[in-house]
Amino acid sequence: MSMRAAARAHTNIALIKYWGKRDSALMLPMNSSISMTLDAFYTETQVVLDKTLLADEVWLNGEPASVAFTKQVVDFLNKVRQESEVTSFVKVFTVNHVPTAAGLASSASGFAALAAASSKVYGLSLDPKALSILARKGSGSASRSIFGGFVKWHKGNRADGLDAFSEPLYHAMGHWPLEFIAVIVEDKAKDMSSRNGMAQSVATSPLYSGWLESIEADIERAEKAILSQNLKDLGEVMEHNTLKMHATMMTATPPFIYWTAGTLSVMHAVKELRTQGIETYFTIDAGANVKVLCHERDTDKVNQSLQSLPLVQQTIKCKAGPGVQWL
Ligand code: 2P0
Repeated sequence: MSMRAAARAHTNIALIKYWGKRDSALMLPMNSSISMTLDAFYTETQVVLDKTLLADEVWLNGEPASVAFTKQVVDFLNKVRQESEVTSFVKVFTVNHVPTAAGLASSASGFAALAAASSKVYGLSLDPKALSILARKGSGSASRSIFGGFVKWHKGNRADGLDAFSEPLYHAMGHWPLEFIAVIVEDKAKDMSSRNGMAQSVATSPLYSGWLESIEADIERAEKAILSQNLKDLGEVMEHNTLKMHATMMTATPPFIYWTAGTLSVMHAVKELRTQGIETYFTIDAGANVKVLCHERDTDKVNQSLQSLPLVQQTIKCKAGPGVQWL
């Protein structure tokens, strides 16, 4: 057991999305998902065990964290302590390296880094698979950020969640030089959290059953496309998967729509670029901003074209990133 540990984890973008939980206490997903870990957005977290503390202390970006953020971290630390013989409290120092208004959730990188650093301090010595199971209990998508490159999160079937872990789909980083461009069209906080949004879609959308019935075919097609490096196939299934997920939101009761005029302008621009022969595809998570996938050789051209759209505020280029790193 060490008195302090620090880790860095990168966020990820889902190509085939996680949308819905079958158990929210254990954070068990309704479906498997596939993501790419990114190099541009990451979280660094240091955890320091201090036997004199009467409670956990949480610092975010150099300042004491808000009550809500602290509660999320403490809830997670309680789960770690349940598995450890050590009961002392800790100081948590976490820094998010996510460009302002990037529209990318920091919970994936945040809980992956916290899981790594806190499990080490509490003497759990977890292998990456076990770390992925632990990170999942903080935020579902964090289970994927334990690994670099393309990652699959298995939904699992067990009630205890021990088979709901992630693993890399392809070990050689950089084997396929794809890039994502994060296209920012909206920098305001969204009204509906993804957590509430998914619960509402599962409970009320008549299209949710269609989402579930078709997800395994999407997973299979995406895996094959990654292994054979077929960007057209990967891009098509990624767009189809995104549109299905957003269709469940639009048809929930009450309905909710994350897209803005800017979102739609990017979707149309991507389609237009394809008619010009450039292989590029969009995906949209629980927000208005769009992530655009293309081959590295086309990034500058795609980026320039997207930057010229009147409703686009900013674009950020991302390559594949690594899994958890110890600091
Ligand atoms: C994903 N999303 O696969 C999907 C696509 C949003 C849309 O995972 O409740 O922050 O903490 O497990 O992981 C965002 O949800 O949700 C997410 P919780 P999380 O990336």
